[in-house]
Amino acid sequence: MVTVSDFGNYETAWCPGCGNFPILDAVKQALVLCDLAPNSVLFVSGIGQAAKAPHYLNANVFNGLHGRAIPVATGAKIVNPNLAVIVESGDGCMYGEGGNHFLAAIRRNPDITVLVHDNRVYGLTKGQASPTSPEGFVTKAQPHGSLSSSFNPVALAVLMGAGFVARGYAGMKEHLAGIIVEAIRHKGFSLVDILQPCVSFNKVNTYAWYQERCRVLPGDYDPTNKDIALRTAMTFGDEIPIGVIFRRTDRPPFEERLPALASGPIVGRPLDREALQGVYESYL
Ligand SMILES: Cc1ncc(C[n+]2csc(CCOP(=O)(O)OP(=O)(O)O)c2C)c(N)n1
Ligand code: SF4
Repeated sequence: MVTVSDFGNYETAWCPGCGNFPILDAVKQALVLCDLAPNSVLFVSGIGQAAKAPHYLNANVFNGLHGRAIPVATGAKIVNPNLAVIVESGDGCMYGEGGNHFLAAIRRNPDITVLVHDNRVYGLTKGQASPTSPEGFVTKAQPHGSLSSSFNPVALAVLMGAGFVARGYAGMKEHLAGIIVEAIRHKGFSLVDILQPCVSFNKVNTYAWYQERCRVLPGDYDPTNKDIALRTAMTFGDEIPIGVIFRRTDRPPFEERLPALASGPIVGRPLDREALQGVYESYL
């Protein structure tokens, strides 16, 4: 049986009180609830404080370029569909540098789980405005306020018909773990945008600020109704609904529709070195 201690207990470089800590705990808890052993999971991340999260966890990890986790994760899932593939990213890494990959993944629907630590700033590079910072957000780099309007990833994902779209909050760890479990179990692309206080560089969206606003969706909420889901996703102000906002199960994952995989997964196929050499030489 998998236990939390299987995933290790590492020293981190995060600031004391950072919202990344409870997210890390929730991820470990979710892996245990899904009975996923460390060698059956691949974490893929880019660059940033959030992207360091897989460094603090005993599992397979690929840490690559800023914003480029999704294509790597998609490739890994295609090659070995037996792996649970989880992307961990910051809002800058996913929606800024990686924005186009985010859109492409929703359209393709690979069976990967995307967890975004959304602290509404660029944390690692000391607090510049990110795509989810509200317009007018004042930072050291934007002393007159951010000139760009805020990006709502949850609403966009619902609008584009992503299979599983949720909003979690780092300050509700047990609830967040439950959402991550559902996201991992969903067959297809799943997004969990996690509201994460950055205690060093975001003095607006604090634990107290979220505590006052976050409301768990009621038990009778219907995540299959797209119109209601879109309205729920767009509610972000005095009230912020938390939970699984949208879900659809009518679209098979990308890997299951790829003609090249009709004869089974790539991993485990016998390697024809001669044919490979031929392909290689044809490019010389
Ligand atoms: C292509 C590229 N552009 C910019 C950077 C510099 N950079 C490193 S981390 C980072 C921001 C990280 O912010 P976010 O993804 O929101 O994660 P956080 O640190 O807040 O968790 C930036 C801009 C980089 N490494 N590579
Ligand atoms: S700068 Fe912000 S996001 Fe980075 S570790 Fe510190 S509190 Fe966390």
